[in-house]
Amino acid sequence: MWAKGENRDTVMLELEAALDRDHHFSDGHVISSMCTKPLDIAAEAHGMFLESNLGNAGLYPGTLDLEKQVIDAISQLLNGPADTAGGVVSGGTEANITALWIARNITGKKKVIFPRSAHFSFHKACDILAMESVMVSLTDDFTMDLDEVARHLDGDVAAVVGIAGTTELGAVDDIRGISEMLPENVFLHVDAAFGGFVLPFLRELGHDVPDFDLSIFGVSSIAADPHKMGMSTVPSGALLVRNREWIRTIHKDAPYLDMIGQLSALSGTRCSAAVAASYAAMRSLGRDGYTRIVEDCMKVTRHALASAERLGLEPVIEPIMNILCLRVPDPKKVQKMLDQRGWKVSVAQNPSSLRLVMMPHVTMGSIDDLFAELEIVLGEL
Ligand code: 0PR
Repeated sequence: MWAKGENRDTVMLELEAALDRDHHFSDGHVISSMCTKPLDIAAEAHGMFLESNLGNAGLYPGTLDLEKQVIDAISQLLNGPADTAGGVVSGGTEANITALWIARNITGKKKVIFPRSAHFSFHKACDILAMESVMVSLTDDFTMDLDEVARHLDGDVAAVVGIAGTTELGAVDDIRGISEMLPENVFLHVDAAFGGFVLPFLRELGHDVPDFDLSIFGVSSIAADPHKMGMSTVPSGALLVRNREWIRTIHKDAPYLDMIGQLSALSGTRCSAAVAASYAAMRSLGRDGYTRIVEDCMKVTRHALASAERLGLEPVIEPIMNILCLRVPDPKKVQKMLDQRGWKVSVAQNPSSLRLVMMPHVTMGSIDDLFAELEIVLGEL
């Protein structure tokens, strides 16, 4: 710790210098992130609720009510039945850990089956919860191989996880197919951390979107992150469970706290400013606002695909969402060379390819500039 405090101007200069070194969505050069610039009203709401802490919900009945409305709105979006319950958490990782925690406690079993395409948060979850992970291969369309799932289903299985919008490719597992093959006592968690705020709006736009959410009776829980395509501030994820009774299985008493209505959650103190931000984003955009945002992202994605094809590059799969993976020679080297030119793109592992995520801050213009650079880079390889 510094021995003496410093004056405001000095501190602010130091902060500005740090901020200057960061990348910013508004530069249009970040094509690798699954987060984006939050809506102005979400940022403003975040600033208004800095004191709020739903870890001690009794002090914040107003914020608690906002959380309930956020969860109800996401539940409506994802076709939750009347008894659906849940909470705003710090993101997809906490939602996925919590889902498996509930699954383990309800079933008393330890085996979790998930596809190779699953986010690494499931490995964290299995590690923390002392659960056994069983990774299943993918079929040609990069979704979980259901025949292989069937081979692993035995009396020790607590949960099967399906992904609605994989991190690398945006692929959607056959959630209905999974649900139909599961015995009644196996928990089915859907990770729609990214897809939860994309797929329902693609459907509104007339895309052929398979059922993936709580409309399927066998789906026990679902994660959907307001801080990704929900246009809210970090940190905000959401976990919904079909039956509010299940949440009691992770409840711990803290008699000294004013616990009225507190969510049983992994976190104690919670960044509840993000709850207000999520409310502000969802309330101000509504379904039609999100539909327009997703429509724009898909236009930019198609533009990126056309630009790639002009360079003779093939997509790994036709983009389902606003994620495009391109087969390029030596993706890691291409990524590094683009990085040296100030562009942030990512590399998918399975299969190895250059990965672009067309979030709302990515414009047609940034795609044109990126592909002009990519053409030069590929020429220099
Ligand atoms: N599930 C899926 C399908 C995800 O894609 C992610 C994160 C998670 C769960 C975990 O969510 P949290 O990171 O909110 O806990 N996917 C991206 C990733 O880890 C997130 C990301 C965000 C990456 C911003 C880059 C970035 O700049 O790769």
